Amino acid sequence: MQDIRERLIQALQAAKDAAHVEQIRIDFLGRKGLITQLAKNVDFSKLTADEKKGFGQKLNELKQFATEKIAAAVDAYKETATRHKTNDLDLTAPGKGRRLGSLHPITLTQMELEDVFQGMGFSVLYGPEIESEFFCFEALNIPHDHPARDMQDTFWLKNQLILRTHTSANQVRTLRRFGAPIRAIFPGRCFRYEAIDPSHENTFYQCEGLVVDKNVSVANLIATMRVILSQVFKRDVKVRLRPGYFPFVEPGFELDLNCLLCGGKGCPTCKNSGWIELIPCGLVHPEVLRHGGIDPKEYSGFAFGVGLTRLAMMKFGITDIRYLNCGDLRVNEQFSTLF
Ligand code: FA5
Repeated sequence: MQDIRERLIQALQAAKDAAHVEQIRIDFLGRKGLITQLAKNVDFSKLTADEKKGFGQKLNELKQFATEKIAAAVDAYKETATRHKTNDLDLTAPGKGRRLGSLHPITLTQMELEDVFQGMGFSVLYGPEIESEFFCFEALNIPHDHPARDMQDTFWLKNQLILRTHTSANQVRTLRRFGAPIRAIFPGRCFRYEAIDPSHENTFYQCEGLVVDKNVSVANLIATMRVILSQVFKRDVKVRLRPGYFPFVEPGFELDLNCLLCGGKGCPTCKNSGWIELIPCGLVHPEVLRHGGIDPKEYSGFAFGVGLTRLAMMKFGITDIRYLNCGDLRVNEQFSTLF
């Protein structure tokens, strides 16, 4: 019994966790445990009454000793576990490492555009995303019943305001506020009730540009577009200019970019045409100048609306517009380092 007592003490001292203590309990007090077996190995018929009594007493003392020691060890482990749970601030633990955020590819493209235009003397202004029908359409020579309204399916709010369908809504707002001459861009989010596909989203970015001054011509417009594209893409890109109709410019153009994703061969992003509609533009219509309080006999101007989301897709080789709004960090995180 003395030997068992010492072995128990040694075993408990060497125990590393609660599971280990439980194993010790089984080894000593379990059905086949050392202490339980002690009684089974004794032939009581050979013992006197006194010997039986003495043995029984000693065995009970040993059982009690073992039970108490094991219970104390179990309690000690329980207490440590609770302490870890309630106070698990470990100032000595190694750091987890800091994850830096990254900028969205549209933000990167917008920042780059702002830089390039500021370098050319443009101001950067931001208009409201919730807009009046007047600035979004009527001031731009698109009256209520004009078929051009059909080109931009609009989200209407209950209070008769709308989510702006294009950044052109900033044109008359700005002319009324600052007058002419003016040279400004207006980057921002636009909304249309669109069927979504690889190149169309219901929420996308444009960057409007407006220049109003004396003797502004189509030559100024084309030169500005050339500088912008060469700076953004940092290489020669193929573009084409074709007539385009927008009621707020006269003449109006579509500046298309040769698709950089397929090299002009045709892919789902460019709808197999080899060209991406990127920058509609033109000379500001006299009616728009008038709405802005500017005399069209004295001033002329040009305006353009860069498809900022599509520009980001071309710049970073993103094949589907839906990646940009999906909120998956694995998409966003790839591009900051390329900038
Ligand atoms: C306009 O929005 C005119 N306000 C542009 C303009 C400005 C013309 C100034 C003349 C003078 P448009 O609807 O084509 O035009 O859109 C302009 C660009 O925005 C498109 O070329 C395209 O790149 C982008 N865009 C239009 N709709 C979407 C869409 N649903 N998803 C992603 N990009 C779009």
